[in-house]
Amino acid sequence: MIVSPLMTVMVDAVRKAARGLKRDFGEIENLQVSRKGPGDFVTAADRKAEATLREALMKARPGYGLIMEESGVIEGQDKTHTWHVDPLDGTTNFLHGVPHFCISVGLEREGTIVAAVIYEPIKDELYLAERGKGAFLNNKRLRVAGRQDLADSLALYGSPYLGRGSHPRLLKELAAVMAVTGGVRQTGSAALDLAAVACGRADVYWERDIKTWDMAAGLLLVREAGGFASSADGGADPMTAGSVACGNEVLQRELVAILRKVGG
Ligand code: LIP
Repeated sequence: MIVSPLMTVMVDAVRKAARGLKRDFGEIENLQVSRKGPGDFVTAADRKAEATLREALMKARPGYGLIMEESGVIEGQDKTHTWHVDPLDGTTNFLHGVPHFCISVGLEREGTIVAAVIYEPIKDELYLAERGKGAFLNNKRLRVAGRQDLADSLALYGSPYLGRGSHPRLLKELAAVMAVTGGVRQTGSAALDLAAVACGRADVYWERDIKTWDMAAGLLLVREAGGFASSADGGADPMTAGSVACGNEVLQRELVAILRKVGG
């Protein structure tokens, strides 16, 4: 697999930030027992990782803008390029010492996502994609699962933090999807859910009320792996709709039909 100079820049930045996250995650175990819990510690870890990514990406591509979970929008002189960065996707998992979290960096060029890196540091799984050049996990080419029957499928979903989105709606969606699939799971990381669909570990995934930094990189992985992604109700770009439903062509279409039938 030939890695372009752009991907090299992105991977170097992600791996540098991951070193700190991995070290901080090792500390988490000791903090679980503290009365206050590790909340502030995790926030500090998140912000440290974001600062590392911001510095590395701005140094490598000075004019590009950034949209980052902790720092918000950082305007760049080059209005055609924007980084979408989640320095710690799966924050709640990290907080509780659950080893399922990642760093996600996607690059948008004039409204199209053109490059993606997702890195899961505990399993050392590096997902890469460039538009038109395929998606890879640790240099192995990815394809979405080929299952054609929802009854055989594994569905992933995400739920919004307390105070965001509609939990009653999600419960209705869960009931409808559970009734027709082989299993439903919530992993707590949108980026890793999208990566799971891209590498065929899951067949479909949906989530509402998520941000561009959660999904920019994963959407490119899914599409470069032959999958399809739309807004949860279908017909719109997930990046503008703030929701996603993805899978192979057949199952993604069936998932959207189920979600639309459940309604608001
Ligand atoms: C999380 C997402 C997850 C979603 C959570 C949260 P964070 O991102 O990856 O899918 O269900 O509500 O938004 O906060 O860990 O970066």
